[in-house]
Amino acid sequence: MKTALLAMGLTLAASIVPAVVLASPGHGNGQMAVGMPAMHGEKPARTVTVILREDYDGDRPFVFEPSDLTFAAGETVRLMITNKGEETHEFVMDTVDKNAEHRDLMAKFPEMEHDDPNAVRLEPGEEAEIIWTFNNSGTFEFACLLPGHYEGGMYGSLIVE
Ligand SMILES: [Cu+2]
Repeated sequence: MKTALLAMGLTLAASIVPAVVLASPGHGNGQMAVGMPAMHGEKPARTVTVILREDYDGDRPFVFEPSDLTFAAGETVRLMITNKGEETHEFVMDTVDKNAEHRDLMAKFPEMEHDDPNAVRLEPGEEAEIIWTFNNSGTFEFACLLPGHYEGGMYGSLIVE
């Protein structure tokens, strides 16, 4: 009897595992709508440079260069992000909705620090890299969520096609 129960337990356990894997693809590797951090050791196919700065003479006081980003679905890219401005800036990749939620939260708690693989906060002159796999197609957004910066024009479309 004991053996039969044990065998049944094993059968149940074995049948549960694939269901869990299917229910949460990418669980544990940071999968987000916008993609995921590159797997350890994966070589990026190309490097894309993004500059963060102010532009007080333009239409938008806070800008990204380039103002939009496009990736091919499935590609792994090294994003080199450089703050060439005189203020602290951020680069956050996410859905438009998630960025809006996050922005509301930051407006309430400006000192809030985030430690997310899809985001960096840079002081003037600093640079950082994110090696990211854009494995999910769609229209997303990159933005600086520091209070007033998004409103000042610091956002752009991130398209994975
Ligand atoms: Cu900013």
